[in-house]
Amino acid sequence: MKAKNVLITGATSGIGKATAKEFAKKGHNLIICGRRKTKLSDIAKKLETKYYVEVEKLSFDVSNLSEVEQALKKIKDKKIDVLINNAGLAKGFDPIHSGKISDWETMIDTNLKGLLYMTRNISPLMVKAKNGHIINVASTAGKEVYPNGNVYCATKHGVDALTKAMRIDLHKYGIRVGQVAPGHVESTEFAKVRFDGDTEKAKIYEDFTPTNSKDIAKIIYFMISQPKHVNIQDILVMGTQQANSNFISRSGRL
Ligand code: NDP
Ligand code: 8X3
Repeated sequence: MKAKNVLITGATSGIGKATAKEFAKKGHNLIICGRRKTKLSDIAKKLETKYYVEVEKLSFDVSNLSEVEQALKKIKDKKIDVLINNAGLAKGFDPIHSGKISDWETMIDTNLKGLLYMTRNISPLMVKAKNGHIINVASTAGKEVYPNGNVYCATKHGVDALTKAMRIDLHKYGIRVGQVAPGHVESTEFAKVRFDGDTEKAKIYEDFTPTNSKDIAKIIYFMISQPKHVNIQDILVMGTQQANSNFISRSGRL
């Protein structure tokens, strides 16, 4: 595959960081995004030194439209071939009658509005170029629901709908839109963020082996590396010990 310019949101940790590494390894240039500047700098330095690719860093909050617009102005002369809408989070794990409204707003603003702000700003350039590939990082939580998952599941069901809707609107311009929908993924900060830094509660992978961020990065690379006439629309992936959101064989790690 010819070297591409790949923009990844949420590249400071977990799936986004692993995806940045996977693309750098294969010689692609990156625009890595996230709020944490130091992490972006450390990652950029490592990837540039090890893989000799160009890595641009953009530090902004995806849920803040003016920050998104300001950040993207800095790369207005760059052609973006691939947009990976990965930034997202679960916040809280409470039933609907006692969930924190501020957590709900954070999830809706990040997982839905953030993805929309990025797409609205980048897709017109892809339409003009009649070329581009967008991957949304969805979730099993966008396919089914589970106790206390309420608003997070609603946002990921929204991502699932948006992936389909974006594809309908963009396929006529030669733009591919697809999504990966993973179950539990370790080597991420996902559980730590969901449980607000409570490391005990965040120990949710000790009695089974889920997929890890590198597994998902390889799947995203596989989706992007198909020939131009092939668009992988949706990949639902879980660890072998996970049947769905509610059935996990917690029988020990593999
Ligand atoms: P991490 O917490 O490790 O990574 C989340 C990334 O999103 C970080 O780089 C973070 O960067 C970024 N981010 C969060 N909020 C914002 C914001 N407001 N503005 C900009 N960047 C933001 O978790 P994962 O790697 O697991 O999560 C990546 C995606 O994968 C999410 O969409 C998540 O919903 C999805 N997912 C995760 C699964 C899992 O089990 N881990 C399973 C299925 C889907 P920073 O803090 O520097 O801004
Ligand atoms: C993350 C997986 O099961 O915590 O999207 O919703 S789950």
